Amino acid sequence: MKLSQVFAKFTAGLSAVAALLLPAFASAAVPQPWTFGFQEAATPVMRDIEDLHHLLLIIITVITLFVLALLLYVMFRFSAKRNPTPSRTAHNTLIEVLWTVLPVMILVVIAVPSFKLLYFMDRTSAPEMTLKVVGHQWYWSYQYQDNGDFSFDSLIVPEDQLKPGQHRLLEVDNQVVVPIDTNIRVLVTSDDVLHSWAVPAFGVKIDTVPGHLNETWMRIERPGTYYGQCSELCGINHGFMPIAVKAVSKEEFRVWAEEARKKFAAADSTAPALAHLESASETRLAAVAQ
Ligand SMILES: [Cu+2]
Repeated sequence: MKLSQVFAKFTAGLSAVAALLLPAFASAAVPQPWTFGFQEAATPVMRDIEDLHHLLLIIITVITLFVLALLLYVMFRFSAKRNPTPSRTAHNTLIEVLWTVLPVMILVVIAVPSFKLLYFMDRTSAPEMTLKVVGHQWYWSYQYQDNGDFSFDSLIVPEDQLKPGQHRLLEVDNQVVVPIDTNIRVLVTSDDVLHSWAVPAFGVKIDTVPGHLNETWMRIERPGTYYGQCSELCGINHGFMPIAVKAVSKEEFRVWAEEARKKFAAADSTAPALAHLESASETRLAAVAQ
């Protein structure tokens, strides 16, 4: 059995154990209380990130246990009581070669899947649609240039307007709707300061930089609503510009895009968005001042 196959079996086993131990984990597209680890992967990229994480976890556990065992052995075997006259040995060629070559080999084992993943995450070779994301202080706007060229703003739902079952600090007025099983090219930029568009279940976390276009991609495998947050400290309302992505079937997406094109073309969505934003900022500034 090849080494990579051994690791694949290991990681599959670990995932299975994790799924058994953490039932709440399975349904999570939002953070759940009293869980650890990742939200369930919804894209091939996130699955590969989990695999790399498991591989690194195994390697670091083995190294840590090995060093611990060596330390305990040295403390026991070479204590002043058991070894009153220490040897004055200073060199051992074999051991010196080993402790140089082995770490290099471990780093190579880590580097191969790591670079593979880095390039896989970078961009998709066959994009089927493009979603443009623009960060603002403090909300997101989204542009659908392939599906009728419309755009809209997406603002947090304030806590006092949440409906039962909605998630505090994660709900938005206009969710980003995208089709499943589609290679979506995501282009991100910013209107003012650095933000970061991050959705854990997709394995996407990418900085939005004013005057610069960054690219990533996602291929969502299951319908559902996925939540994320701005992940670059961007000002006073940094914690209040969540991301909610609704993944639907291709057919539902077509219908939605048709309606959205009319809805958002009719309304100048910028003015109410800014009014909402200013009042939200003033409330928060007032709260800070008290
Ligand atoms: Cu931000």
